[in-house]
Amino acid sequence: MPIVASLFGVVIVSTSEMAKKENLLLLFDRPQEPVFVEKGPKNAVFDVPSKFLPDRFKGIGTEVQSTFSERAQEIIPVRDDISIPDLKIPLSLGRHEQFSLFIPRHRRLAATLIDIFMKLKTIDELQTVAVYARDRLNPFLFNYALSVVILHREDTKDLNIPLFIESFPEKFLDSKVFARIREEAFLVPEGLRKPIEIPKSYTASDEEIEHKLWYFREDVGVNLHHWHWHLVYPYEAFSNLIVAKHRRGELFYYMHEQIMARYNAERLSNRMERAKPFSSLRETISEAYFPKMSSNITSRAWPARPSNVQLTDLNRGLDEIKITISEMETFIDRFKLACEESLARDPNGDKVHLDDYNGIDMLGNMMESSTASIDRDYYGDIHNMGHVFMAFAHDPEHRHLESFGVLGESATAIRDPAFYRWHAFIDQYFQIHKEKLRPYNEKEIGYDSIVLSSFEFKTDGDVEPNIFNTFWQQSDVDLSRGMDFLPRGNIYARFSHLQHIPFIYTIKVMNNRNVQNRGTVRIFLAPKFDEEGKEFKFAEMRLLMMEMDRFEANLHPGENVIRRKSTESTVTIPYEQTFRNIDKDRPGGDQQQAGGRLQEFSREGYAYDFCGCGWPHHMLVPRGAPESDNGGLACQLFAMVSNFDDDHVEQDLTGTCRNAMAYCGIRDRLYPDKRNMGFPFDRKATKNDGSLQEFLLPNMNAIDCKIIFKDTTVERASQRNSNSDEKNKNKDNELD
Ligand code: CUO
Repeated sequence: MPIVASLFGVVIVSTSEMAKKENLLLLFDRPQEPVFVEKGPKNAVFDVPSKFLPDRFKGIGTEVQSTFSERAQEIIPVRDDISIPDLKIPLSLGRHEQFSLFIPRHRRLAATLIDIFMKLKTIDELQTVAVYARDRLNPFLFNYALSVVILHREDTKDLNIPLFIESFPEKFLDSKVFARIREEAFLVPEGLRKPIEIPKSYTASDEEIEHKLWYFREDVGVNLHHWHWHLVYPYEAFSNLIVAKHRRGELFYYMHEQIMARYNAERLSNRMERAKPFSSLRETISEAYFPKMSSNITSRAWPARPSNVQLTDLNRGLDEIKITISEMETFIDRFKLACEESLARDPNGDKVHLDDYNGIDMLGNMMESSTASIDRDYYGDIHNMGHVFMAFAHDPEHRHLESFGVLGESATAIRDPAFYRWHAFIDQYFQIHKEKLRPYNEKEIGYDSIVLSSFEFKTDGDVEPNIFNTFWQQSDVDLSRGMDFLPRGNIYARFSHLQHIPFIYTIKVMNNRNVQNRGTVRIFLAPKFDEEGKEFKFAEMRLLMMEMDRFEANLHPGENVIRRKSTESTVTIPYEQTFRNIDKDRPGGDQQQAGGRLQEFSREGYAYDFCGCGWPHHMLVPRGAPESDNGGLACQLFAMVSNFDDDHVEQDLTGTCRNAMAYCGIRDRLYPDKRNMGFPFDRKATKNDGSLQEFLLPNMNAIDCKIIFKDTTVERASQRNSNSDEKNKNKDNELD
């Protein structure tokens, strides 16, 4: 341990033998700066044993390290008596290469590294090996593996990993703004720095019709949700505990189906056609995407894909990818046959029935695919390789030494319009399976003697009920943890994003039984009319149903009035979880959630109690249309109370964090709803060509509503008071 004197006068040298697990989070900071450079708000440095230093710093290590130690407020000891496992396999990916979970070779490297980290017995060992590995390994690979490990190790799973944008802002921002960020951070002292405004719409001009959806595809929260979901549900690891989570295949289907429903609602809001599935892999892809992003790690721009590109066979030796379109078609045909016959083939060649309940879970694992697939050799890796085919469409044989486009990475894939064509393609096969299922009977979807007698919602400040109001909002994200080789201190990027005014549902339920009962309230929203103005039949509307909320309710005998705030939705994570400062937002008191039940939280506690996975709250309501356009987007809002006895999963939820369970499940627990995901809209109706109204039973209700969009931008006053005008402040107070 070097004796150091701090410029700030106080140096804390941890004398504890045991490494503090919170220090692991510092390893995510400034991924290109070596581990002995200051990390985190306390300018902590790891005291790296000289034998652990990478070759570049051997010999000069002591001088280099003491430069940073002198400025540090905390020195974190690192044990030098722990043997370092063989890292040859993960080291085979260069430090300045891209990393993609969709590429099988990269997945194997990640699985190996995860396995190495998981097997380390103590935090001391994990910290030592991670410190050794961090400055040698590819930073993306290291970040992914350490994130998965922290989420899954018993001794670290209560840590909150930083949002991906905080470590790698390059995957979320227009590359143009980095020069401005550097300038601001370098020239202006902390406290006087101004947020760098990210242009509202920068990836294409208005001539490009698909660009109308920039606010959905390029939304920070939507992309973070997708990244986080795939982090929570890895498709490959040596431990089945990490991959084979409860109903993970079904959740893959459902979460992506919901992204499609939401995207299609945005398209209808913009008077565009719903996303069309690719007719085949040989279709010319008309949608282009030019990401305007570049990587500081690889020093390369993300490749673009111009219009009218055709996919071709892939042969990229370096990535160990060799697959033809014909091979993909064989896998797709096999998968389609499984959906049509409700039979899957296992590795012995035996047929396994895909039943009405579990069939979708098996199909999800086969399609994605994960190592939970019944036979990966036979059914292939369709979904992941589809991403890879499109991600390498510009350089399928690596002739130009280009890496993958945005579709090759879960944190960026959602930006590309082709993502939705591909997922529409995938979803059509799941729907072959779903269409074959027997419609639910009245006993399954009804609730005897329970009547949902009335249902409405009111937006804060509105007199008229059943109108959603949407608008643009500006919010800030602190990027300082991801800006390598820049002066310390917060530096904010300011994003424009969709937002809605909060609202409250009021649901009246008559319990005509003489005893108290419980029910699950399920709320869904869907556009009412198609592209041509025709009212949707049930058959089409069920595919557009966006889940808005799902929660338990006590039903006393007689009338029950249930009021529920939009901010309580179990689909979403709070706004503060996306646009947060993880140090500032940490709650002081014990806010541990008891049993997953819904409670009121302070703003800070509310944000921090979530595990992190979940649809971003600011995107709960689709944009809708301006009032001048037919009075806004006409929708139907559906509510039902289902029988709790048929829904409830008996399990202890003590100590779990409040996940947005609808799309993410609950960490380390069973999916907390026995029904198939999407219930009651996951199957066709008995009268499938009827309207939603014809589907309704007494325990359900559906109302007409509108989403009215105002093309005005509001800055969040609580974040940056100094830059808000009075009008905006007033508006923002209404929002709070
Ligand atoms: Cu989440 Cu295609 O997986 O994306």
